[in-house]
Amino acid sequence: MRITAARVVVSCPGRNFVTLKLETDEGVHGVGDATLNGRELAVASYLTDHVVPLLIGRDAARIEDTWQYLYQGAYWRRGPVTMAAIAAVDTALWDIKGKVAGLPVYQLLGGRSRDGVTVYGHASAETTDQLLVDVEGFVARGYKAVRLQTGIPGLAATYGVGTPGTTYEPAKADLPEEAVWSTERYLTHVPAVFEAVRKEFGPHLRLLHDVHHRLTPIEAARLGKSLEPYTPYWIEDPVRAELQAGFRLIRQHTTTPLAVGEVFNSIWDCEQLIREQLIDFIRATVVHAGGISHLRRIFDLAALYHVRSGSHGATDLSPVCLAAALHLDLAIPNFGLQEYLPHSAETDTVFPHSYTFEDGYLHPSEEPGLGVDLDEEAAAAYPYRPAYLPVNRLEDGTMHSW
Ligand code: EZ4
Ligand code: CO
Repeated sequence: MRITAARVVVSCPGRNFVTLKLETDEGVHGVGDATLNGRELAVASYLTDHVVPLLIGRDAARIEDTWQYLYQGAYWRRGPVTMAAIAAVDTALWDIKGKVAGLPVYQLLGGRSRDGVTVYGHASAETTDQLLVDVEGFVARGYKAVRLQTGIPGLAATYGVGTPGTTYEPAKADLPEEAVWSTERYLTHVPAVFEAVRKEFGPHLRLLHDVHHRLTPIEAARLGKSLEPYTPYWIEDPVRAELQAGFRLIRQHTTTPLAVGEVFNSIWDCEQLIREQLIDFIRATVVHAGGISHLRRIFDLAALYHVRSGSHGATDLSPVCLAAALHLDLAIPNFGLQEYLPHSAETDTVFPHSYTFEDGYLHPSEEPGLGVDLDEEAAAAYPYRPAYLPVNRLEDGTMHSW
């Protein structure tokens, strides 16, 4: 079975997505997500100009060989643009293989290891009182785990705080917004938020928090220690992770579990973190870490070192990525938790899908392949719009890390 056509579709049904659609001479097609928030067109060009010409005529059954061909053949290894492009090809080929076999992709990955995929949602609000109301809504819908984010008193805007009842979307149209950050105000505030939520909801609801790379290792250690009485399920991205050895310092001081990796694009970004058992959950995703094939490799390495999966699942990961993630989540032995933020109605129109949410669990469909598609006609009604994630500065104007 040969690949006969490959199209890159950039669309903005509420937010931007880059999607690859592969067609074959046997009439079977597959889809893959290639969205890189704020840098979408770079991946679209990488695919259209440098990958699509290499795919035409290739055997669609050769998933691993195609992965190695694109990864090793480029000479310039790794990087978010390259790996998102490879991910899209890999995901689309798994979709095709499932359809050819007449099986959902999770069956090709070894079959189910659990009944459903436990997910967490984002509870967020400006104040702690409002947050309690939002958490209550998640509990009522059956969620077993919620991420807690609030505004920080004294700061005008805080990244990752959405408006309850709306679709989560931190990227804003036009140029990047600038926000002011204060580590001191933040570290003072967060433990009180956790205390209030624990008191109201008891010991069994899993509570998470995303630090968005804002702290140094010793500051992160202090945060972890201060949250220990409220037993967080994890704190995420406590520091940026280019320096993997930096996590040793956090580990020396706190038993609060650590989750890292939504910006990672290869196994080499987390090899030391995993091998030295410096983290508890690896948050790499299908679209940003080289597709189903490479993410499975990361999860297999993690399994050897008691590290579980905790894949990123924000709204900039398209329904195609989410569907692929669910098949992998269902099959691997060391699944931990999956992030889940429902997409907007426009996004759902462009990406018809058959995964379902029930009582805190997501279920991939039993359809052959991934169980998700791209409606190209619907996508054409939503042209690309430039949008960027915000940047942060300290109170004195210094640029501050993600
Ligand atoms: O910043 O998806 O855990 N979720 C997050 C998200 C990410 C965005 C980046 O594109 O941190 O808000
Ligand atoms: Co995050």
